[in-house]
Amino acid sequence: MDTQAVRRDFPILRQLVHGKPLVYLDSAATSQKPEPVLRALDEYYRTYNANVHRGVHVLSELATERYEAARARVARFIHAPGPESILFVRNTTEAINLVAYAWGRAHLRPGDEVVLNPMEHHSNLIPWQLTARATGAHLRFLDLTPTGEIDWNSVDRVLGPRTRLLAVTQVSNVLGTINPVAELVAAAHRVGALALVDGAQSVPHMPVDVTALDCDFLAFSGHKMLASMGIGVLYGKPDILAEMDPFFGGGEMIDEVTLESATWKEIPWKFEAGTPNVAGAISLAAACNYLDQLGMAQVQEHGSSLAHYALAQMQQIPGVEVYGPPADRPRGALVAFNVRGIHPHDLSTILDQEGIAIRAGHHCAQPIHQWLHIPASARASFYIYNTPAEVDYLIAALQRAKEYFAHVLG
Ligand code: C6P
Repeated sequence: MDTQAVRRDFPILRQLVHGKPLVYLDSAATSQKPEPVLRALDEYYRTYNANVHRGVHVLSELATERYEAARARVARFIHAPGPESILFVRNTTEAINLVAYAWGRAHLRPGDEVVLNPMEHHSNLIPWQLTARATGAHLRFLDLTPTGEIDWNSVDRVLGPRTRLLAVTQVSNVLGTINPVAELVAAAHRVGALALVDGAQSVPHMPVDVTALDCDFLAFSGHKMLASMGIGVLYGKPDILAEMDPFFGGGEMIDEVTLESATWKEIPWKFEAGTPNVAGAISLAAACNYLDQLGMAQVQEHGSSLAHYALAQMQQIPGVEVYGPPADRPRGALVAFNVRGIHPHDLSTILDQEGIAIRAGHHCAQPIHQWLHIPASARASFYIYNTPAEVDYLIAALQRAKEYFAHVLG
């Protein structure tokens, strides 16, 4: 992959922050946007902005055509059987809530079980806590190995006849663990349960094929994969989606309405009440084009090798503790860490002075921090526009921060 050519496509990277070149290492929170995505957004708003599925005028027809083409493009990106299996939502959080409410509340009975694990983001935990509370279902948790991978012994122990759904992230946003989701989906299916995959940190970074995974649901966010904010996707197997009731009611999701009752449109429109994020969907299609042109295998190789490069160097610095699988294991494009004696927020503030953007805190994943027995962590996350030289710059800045704090604390 020609990273320098990629970087030229990202105008935001050309700026100085505190007088230093911006080193953006926070793509797990949100990615930057390349020219083709910015152009797609600009073109939509400048030349054919209109509401979809409503008008028969030229602009509305064009907007509708591009919106539906975007759905088909996203379906191809994740190898979905067809566009009807792609629901446009706001983000991963909304996608998972949609399943927890529209599927969970209709299907879960007292004593049924939803299986999760400690590395889940709050978005794949709290919707299930709420649904469990409303239905009387129980949450059960898989164990993790000491290095932060799913412990297979617990899979056989926890999954059973009461399991109705397994919900698991494909890549942890804190540990960087890549979970064997195809095997986990198969294990869920063996006990008659459905499987939901949180793809927020995987779909932007690696080839994801929902047909090969055989998952029942996949949730992901456009803003982490070069598209604009406010557009996300829920993939669902068409037969499951067709059988589900809508999540939101309102305009455009209906077939016929009387004062007393209503019937629904076919999938996917049954789930898209109200005016959708048309520009967002179009930007997501442009993002899929951009990523596929690079090749998702190359995108994965690039992010993962930067993460391994950072990990190897951090492990050499006394007082730096890194989390997640060891160096010889696969890893997503991120490394979470702590520098002894420096709170991650202070570290992040110091790095910001050097132009480096990292994330600090619990990354909306408190349970995995409890599991690690730490209150918070710092995290460097990488994407297609990051370089090994930026990792070197981060490592040098970490050394300087350490020395500075050692000096200040005496
Ligand atoms: N993690 C991070 O900095 P939304 O906010 O809905 O687009 O994505 C939620 C989400 C769900 N699952 C995983 C594994 C995630 O990493 C995220 C978002 C960001 O780690 C923001 S908290």
